[in-house]
Amino acid sequence: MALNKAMTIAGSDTSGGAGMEADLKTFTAMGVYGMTALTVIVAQNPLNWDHEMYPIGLDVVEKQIKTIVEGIKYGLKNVVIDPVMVCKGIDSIMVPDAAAAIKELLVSRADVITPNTLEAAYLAGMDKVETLDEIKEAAARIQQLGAGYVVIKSGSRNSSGEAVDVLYDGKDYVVNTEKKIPNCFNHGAGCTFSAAITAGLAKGLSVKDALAEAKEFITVALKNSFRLNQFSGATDHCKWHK
Ligand code: PXL
Repeated sequence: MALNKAMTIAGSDTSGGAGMEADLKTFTAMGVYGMTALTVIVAQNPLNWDHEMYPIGLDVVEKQIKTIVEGIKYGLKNVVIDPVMVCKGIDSIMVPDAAAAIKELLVSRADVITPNTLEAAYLAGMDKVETLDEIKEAAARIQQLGAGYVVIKSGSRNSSGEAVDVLYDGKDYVVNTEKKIPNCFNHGAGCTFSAAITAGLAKGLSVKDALAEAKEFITVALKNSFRLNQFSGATDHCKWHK
């Protein structure tokens, strides 16, 4: 069978748990060949773990995408957008211009988009997205912007003991409620989840099946998460086996 391929356009998380590193590890663990276009290098200050961002020039980002689109992959299929605007522990949009560009230029191109509740509130133009009704309302609004399937993740930013994910396809809502995994480290969990959806789609799964497999993948990764240092701990991308 032909090797399934996926490209990630993402930042590098030097600490290895999130960003492009999470995407590539997840692709590999799921049997998908990964390719990359690097947008920013994130280095963590060793003294306080502040995230320091070193953007890559737009021309270089373009060249990388061209390498893949014009040199290897031609027609791209299955665009999954994880609209990263915040990192865990941060509650305001980190780069407002980039968030505006995601909303204006990328949302309508997404076959699947995976915002957390803060990102969903921004994209939907709502003050807050916390209750199930608000999550559903935000999903409908984001779908109206032109996204295919909207998956809103409400785990790390709600104070209940449950992680609630809502999938909306423009017609029906599927609400997935699970007990939060106790005492886990979740740095990179969002990146890993969207990379696992991407890998599933690259293997030819339907969106619903890719989501179910991605949920399994992130659950195993979270259950095996580990401490990196006094500031952070990451999910383990190596433990899931089909
Ligand atoms: O988890 C969000 C995220 C995405 N991408 C990069 C990151 C982070 C968080 O640290 O560094 C590159």
